[in-house]
Amino acid sequence: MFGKKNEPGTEKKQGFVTRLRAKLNRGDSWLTYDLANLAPGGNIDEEVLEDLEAELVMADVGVEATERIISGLQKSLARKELKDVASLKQGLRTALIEILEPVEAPLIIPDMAGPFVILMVGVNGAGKTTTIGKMARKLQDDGHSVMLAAGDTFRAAAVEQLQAWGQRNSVPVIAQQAGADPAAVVFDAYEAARSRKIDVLLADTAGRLQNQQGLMDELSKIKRVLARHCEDAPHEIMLVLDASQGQNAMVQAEKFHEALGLTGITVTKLDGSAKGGILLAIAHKLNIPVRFIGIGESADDMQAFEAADYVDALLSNES
Ligand SMILES: Nc1nc2c(ncn2[C@@H]2O[C@H](COP(=O)(O)OP(=O)(O)O)[C@@H](O)[C@H]2O)c(=O)[nH]1
Ligand SMILES: [Mg+2]
Repeated sequence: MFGKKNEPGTEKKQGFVTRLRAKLNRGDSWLTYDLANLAPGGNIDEEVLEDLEAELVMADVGVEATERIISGLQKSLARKELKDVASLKQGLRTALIEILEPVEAPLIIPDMAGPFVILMVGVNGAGKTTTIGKMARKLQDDGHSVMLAAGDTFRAAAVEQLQAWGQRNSVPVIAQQAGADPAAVVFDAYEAARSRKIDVLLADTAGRLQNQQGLMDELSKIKRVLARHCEDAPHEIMLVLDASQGQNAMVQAEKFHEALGLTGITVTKLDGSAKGGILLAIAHKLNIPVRFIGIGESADDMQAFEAADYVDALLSNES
């Protein structure tokens, strides 16, 4: 059981899972209050499943993923497999893991000649710049060299935020003045990373422009300019989503995916008012790998997404 004890990072991960559980178990969080409350007599029937359905929808799971979960449980009920609260919880756990497992796919940096380019996208305030800082730390811990590109040139403060982070952590940051062409900044950074033999280039981008089409056009241009010079770049287009935005985050994900073709998602702010169900909605509907989940502002508050740990944290009723 403790076979992994001496693996580097295991202790950190355990701490993270414990904190994730505690954060998701705060006050009004869904399902973390005893499922038994849904079935006061301990007996599971159609009505209990209807109440559970309402809970799931309220927890941001989304109508479609909820239907999938409930119809599976209804079948189990008909087969008389849901005798009590414990078997309901077990059935629910299995259903949630089945939805989430396909998107459990950690970000792996391959050995390659040029830099592995990660383009970070998402609306303003989602946590892009913070996630870049956390990822840079993790990548360095794993022995990779890292460079940052200040591709959010819309606000001067955004460039400064990234530069400050880079300075504190001795990570080079390629930046130009506010208002510069983001595609030019990112391409400059790509050239610099290539000549300095940097392993990973993390490119920040703006989350808000005059309008949404403008933003998508700008991001598409960055992608195009990179691809012109290196066929496979960007190697990852990662959407950062704020979990406390609920279904609105889902709408954002669909728009970004349509415009850019996402290859990964990081979900932040699961420590806030988030109910945690948004990951199920994303997994069911978009089937895009969820790379990391974030539960706070510091570097240790982000870990690779693991379906079973996540479901156990959601269903746990100890805090
Ligand atoms: N509580 C919490 N705050 C976060 C998390 N990730 C980012 N933030 C905060 O959210 C705010 C916006 O983050 P920022 O990285 O600037 O967003 P950006 O506009 O997408 O670059 C900052 O105050 C961050 O510290 C998280 O996982 N939990
Ligand atoms: Mg930012």
